[in-house]
Amino acid sequence: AIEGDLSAEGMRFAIVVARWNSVITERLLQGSLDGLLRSGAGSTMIEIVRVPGAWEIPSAARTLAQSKRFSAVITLGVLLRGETAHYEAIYTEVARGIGQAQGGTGVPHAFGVLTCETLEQALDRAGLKAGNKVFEAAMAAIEMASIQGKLRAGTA
Ligand code: DLZ
Repeated sequence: AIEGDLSAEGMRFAIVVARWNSVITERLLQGSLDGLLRSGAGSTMIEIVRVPGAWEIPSAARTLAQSKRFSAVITLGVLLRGETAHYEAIYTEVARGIGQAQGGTGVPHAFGVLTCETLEQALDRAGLKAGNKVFEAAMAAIEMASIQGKLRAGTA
């Protein structure tokens, strides 16, 4: 079986983080940085890009991926159903846009856009109760970057 490693040594990452609901998205950012650094990524190998809201994540993610400077892109945002008009429509487009950026560029994109009913639920998922969900997204980014490297090199 082909499997990725969980070492981030030598890899470069871009993290796109939405400012909307920043109380939570900044926690998500800390969780993913924690995951990358503890897996061996160098702090100078991580570029953080802040965008206004979740809606803007796909366009920044695509541009970063197209630059071919990054092993993977991590996307972070929080959409709250109670506060977001057309919540389903926005979420669908954000998810589709991130998927298309990944498919169009071949660069792995980890999906760390939380969709929650309330602020309380979002806080729980950002580390207050349930562990930081985007720690897992950081691990997925590392694993996929490793797998893509192996597949491209034909060493898998
Ligand atoms: C406008 C808006 C609303 C109502 N809710 C959210 C949200 O819950 N999470 C989020 O990341 N962004 C939200 N936004 C902002 C949009 O994503 C976008 O930034 C603006 O519509 C400007 O294009």
